[in-house]
Amino acid sequence: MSANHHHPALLATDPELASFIAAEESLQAQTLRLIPSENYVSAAVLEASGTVLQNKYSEGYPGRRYYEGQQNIDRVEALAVERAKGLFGVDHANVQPYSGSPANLAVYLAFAKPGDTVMGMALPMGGHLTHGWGVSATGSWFRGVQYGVRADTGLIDYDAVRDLALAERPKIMFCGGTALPRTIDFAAFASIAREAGSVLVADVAHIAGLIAGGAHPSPVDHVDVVSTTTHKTLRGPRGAMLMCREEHAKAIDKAVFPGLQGGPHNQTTAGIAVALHEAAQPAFTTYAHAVVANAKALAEALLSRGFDLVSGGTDNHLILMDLTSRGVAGKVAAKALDRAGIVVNYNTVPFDPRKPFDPSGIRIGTPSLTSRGLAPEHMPVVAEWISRAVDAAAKGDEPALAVVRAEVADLMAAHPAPGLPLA
Ligand code: DSN
Repeated sequence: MSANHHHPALLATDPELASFIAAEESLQAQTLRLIPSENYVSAAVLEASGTVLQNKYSEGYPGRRYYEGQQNIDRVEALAVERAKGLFGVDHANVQPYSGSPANLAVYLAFAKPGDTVMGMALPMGGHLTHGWGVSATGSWFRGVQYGVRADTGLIDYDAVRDLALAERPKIMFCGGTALPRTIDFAAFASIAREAGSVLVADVAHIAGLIAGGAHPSPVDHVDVVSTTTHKTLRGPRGAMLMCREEHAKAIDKAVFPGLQGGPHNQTTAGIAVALHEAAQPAFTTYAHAVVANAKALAEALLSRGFDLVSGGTDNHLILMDLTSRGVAGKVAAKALDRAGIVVNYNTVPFDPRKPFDPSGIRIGTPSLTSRGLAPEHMPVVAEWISRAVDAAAKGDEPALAVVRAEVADLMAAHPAPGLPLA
């Protein structure tokens, strides 16, 4: 049966667009998705995200709106807020940021003025654009100073972070990032931020689900603000949340609305509420630990095949592979892997001699495959496929990629993904 049958109104109204969505459903079903910031939301999250809540404007906050007719919307948002507070153990949660970048921008608006010094991890070291990197508004409207990892270990150098923080006294300091395979020491960052007089923000977008499931330490007792997207390991719709202690609640809320955004996306808020409910169940704790167990097993299997992993392995959901020693660039490998049905992204590695658009590494992770029920015993074959595809990329061996693609599709067929129509 065609996946189109699952969207009958769309198929009738706009068959062209419906065919694109059906094709994407097939692609997501048949491929091994290893991008560590992606996942599969549940059917319940998908349903909540595609409702008449879409039709409503709700500028303001529950009980304090600028539009009438909020009887139900207020309940939806209040439920999402309560669930976020309960799950993460925070005083205050704002569930309105449209995504991670606007959430972080709201933090700047709340605590800094243009030109102030801000500090974060450099993007090529594993940070994020919005942590003060030059090409981002946060690095041009603010004076970004950046820390990195040690060349010998691939680990954050907390002594260097402290030296930089005490020399620069940043108004805001970010910890967290997008390519960090190791546990973040929030207590160490907190002690540095206290000494430097900085507002400390933990951007836990990548690891929010691991924190919720108890598979990574929580920053909540250490930092001023927690920023997260909702669609990565947390397995919700595309959106974001800002969480903080009561003392910062007003500043955060004012920065999100009316400081930065207009009406919240209520359909997304509903999806977030469902995802938070799911993340509070015992099964999600099992999921979060399984994500890490799979990543560790995959790292071991890759190391045994001779791959170089930044920091030598992983503590979380993410693995950063430096392909230099395999004689193939990250982008060439990523594109070959894509043809082999394995979806990754090319990525800089720390101290990368190559350019960001053509870097030395690829970034992979286990949130999506774990959502499909893959377990550590499957990771040796995943590593074998990656190895065969990378070698095929180096040799330009297209038939070898097609063979891997067929093997991947077989395993994926045996492990249907949540939220996707069965083929
Ligand atoms: N784009 C996200 C990621 O892939 O990590 C970060 O913003």
